[in-house]
Amino acid sequence: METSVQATGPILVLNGPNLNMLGTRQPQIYGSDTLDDVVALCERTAARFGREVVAFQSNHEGALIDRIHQARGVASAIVVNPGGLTHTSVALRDALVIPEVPIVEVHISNVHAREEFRHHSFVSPIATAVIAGLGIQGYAAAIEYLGTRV
Ligand code: DHK
Repeated sequence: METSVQATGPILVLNGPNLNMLGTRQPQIYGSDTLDDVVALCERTAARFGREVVAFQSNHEGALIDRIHQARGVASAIVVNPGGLTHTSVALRDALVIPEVPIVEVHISNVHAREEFRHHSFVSPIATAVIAGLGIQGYAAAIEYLGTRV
């Protein structure tokens, strides 16, 4: 089956469980910026490269998977912070390969400096790049990379 990935299509920015609580959730780890701030940062960064962002957050694995399916043939790339699903979800990983576009995995915190269960990611092996520990600037770095190369 042929894919018709839009090279200039929007960059899908996906955030998984609990990331809607940014700003109030453990600010010593995740900072004080909100998810709206993250989305605004992504939009500003993408605009510098003449690109658009479509943002989606869900606390539900199936909703994230459905959104990824819809991105096939539409999105040009995916920036994903899967939250805790990073460390548990084969199904999310399987979904992420379906659109056949570059994926940048972002973590606000440095997951490798935290509990051992956060050291393994089901997503990293299928990602083009992985960014951890830059705070919300990690999203901007991901979009900057994708904006110049994809
Ligand atoms: C966010 C989460 O919700 C955690 O479950 C991950 C990640 C780390 C982050 O740093 O953005 O372990």
